[in-house]
Amino acid sequence: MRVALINPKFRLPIDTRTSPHLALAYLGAVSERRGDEVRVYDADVEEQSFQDFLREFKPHLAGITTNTPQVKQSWRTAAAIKDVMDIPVVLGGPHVSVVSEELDYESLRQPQVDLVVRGEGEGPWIEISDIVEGFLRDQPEFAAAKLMDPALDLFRETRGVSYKTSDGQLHRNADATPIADLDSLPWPAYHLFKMNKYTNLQPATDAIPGERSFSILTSRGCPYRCTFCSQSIMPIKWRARSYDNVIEEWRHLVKDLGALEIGVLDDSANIRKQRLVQLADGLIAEKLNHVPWIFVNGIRANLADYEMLRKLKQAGLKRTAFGVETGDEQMIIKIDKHVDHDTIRQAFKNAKAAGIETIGFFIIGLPGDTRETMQKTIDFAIELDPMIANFSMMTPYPGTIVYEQVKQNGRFLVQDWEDYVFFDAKARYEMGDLSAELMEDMYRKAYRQFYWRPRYVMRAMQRKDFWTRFGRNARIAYRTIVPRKEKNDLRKAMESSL
Ligand code: B12
Ligand code: SF4
Repeated sequence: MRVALINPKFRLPIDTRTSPHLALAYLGAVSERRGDEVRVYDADVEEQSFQDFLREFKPHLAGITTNTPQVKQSWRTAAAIKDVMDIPVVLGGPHVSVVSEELDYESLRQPQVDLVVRGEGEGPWIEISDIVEGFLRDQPEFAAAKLMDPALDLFRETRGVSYKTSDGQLHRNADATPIADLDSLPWPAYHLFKMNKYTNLQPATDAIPGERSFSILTSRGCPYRCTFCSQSIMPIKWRARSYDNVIEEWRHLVKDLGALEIGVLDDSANIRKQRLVQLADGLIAEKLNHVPWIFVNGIRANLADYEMLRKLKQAGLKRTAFGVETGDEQMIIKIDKHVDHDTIRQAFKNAKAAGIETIGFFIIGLPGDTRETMQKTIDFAIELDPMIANFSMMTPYPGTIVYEQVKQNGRFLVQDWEDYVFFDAKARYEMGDLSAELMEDMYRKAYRQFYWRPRYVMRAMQRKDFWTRFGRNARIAYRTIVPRKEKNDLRKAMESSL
């Protein structure tokens, strides 16, 4: 069976990086293992028009990934498919996985969407593929409407799936069980991507060509539930791949694919410190530690002791991020971060002492924030002095506790899912005394105060990649403050791309 996996066009308002979509790489890998002919259409890098792609490949089944700001583009993509051929269209990914707001049904109400996969996708995707292929055998003339016939109700037992029968009825099956054995999954199918079209993973970093920069996921899930985080999408149960499985994939990336940089995409890679120490020992023993790697999403500061970090440094860890979020002692309790500021201070000290570059993630405009607490966040960022401070404007994503808090006690300023990007100086909500004006003011101040320090500028100028990326850095600095016009242009470009 021919299967198309699609990442709809979605570039951030700033000149963003593009990296191969790991979810599609996993789904492509399980489809190939099933015996399907798979093609990935990543609209961010593709030169062929989408219509030409469809006419040439003639898929029997299409899967589209979607996060929140991308969802409307996913619907447009679904419509573009149905304009050309009547094949089943499946949506999956973070946005449709949030059922508290019935976002699976929201997508199914779009006439062009037949099925939605909620949460971890590989199992349901393969079950859907089996059903579609079984149906195809008996149906010389394929039509999604027949597949979705309520009399057949073919998907009634597929867990993790919501679907629409052709009488318009919406159905939501029970959740799928989390994949217990992550080693049972094949490695991501990078060969399905046009690797030379991508950039490397982290902003303002080394000039490594995209085809030499890879991601790896050594564990899935996160046992924490910070109030602002969309973590509810993945199962709460934290699961890790085995030592052998991770080392073998790492070897494959380095030796077979020539990786020059690896980004570890785990949400919380250091939940079990001993596991990381073992992996580090393995990377050193297997002589894979010459390739630098980074923790893209950060690791938990309360589980980052010096010994572990030193070992990770020896194993090639170049940079790690830590989620700090706020500099106020009460706010950090309120957001359920389960870490205190002294522990965070120590984690940064440990990382720096181990020779690891640091990134701090901070949020401006958490519910309950005041001018004083936000100033404390800026001051704390300056005290910690990471190599990169990333200040995000609080964006209440559906499915998070913050979203519920705003719904009950505040006022959303965003009317459209496409406004849910957060590389943008615009406030997304107001609540009590926390006005949009105040948040926007403090957001700009955060970047100004952190980055325009003589000490920071001097240090940055000494780094080679500051100069190799000077143009890009300057553009980002400017667009972080003045992004609006660009975003409107972006929207127009997205809409006209199909
Ligand atoms: C790497 C990453 C990025 C990278 C690369 C994105 C990419 N092209 O892959 C970059 C830095 C560009 C990025 C940017 C953004 N990201 Co991001 N990102 C991630 C991160 C850390 C890992 C994603 C990943 O690869 N996961 C591993 C794969 C295997 O899991 P998965 O993506 O969830 O996919 C599984 C299921 O969702 C499902 N599935 C997914 N797609 C499909 C499609 C089909 C057909 C099916 C059947 C199933 C299915 O099956 C997959 C396999 O089990 C996640 C956090 C996380 N833990 O997922 C955030 C996350 C996805 N990002 C998030 C956000 C908000 C963004 C931004 C919007 C932020 C912003 N700046 O405004 C932008 C959007 C950029 C864009 N162009 O779309 C949120 C999404 C929340 C939401 N409701 O949409 C997440 C969940 C972070 C969080 N905890 O809040 N991101
Ligand atoms: S912010 Fe990090 S620790 Fe908190 S829930 Fe999200 S992934 Fe887990």
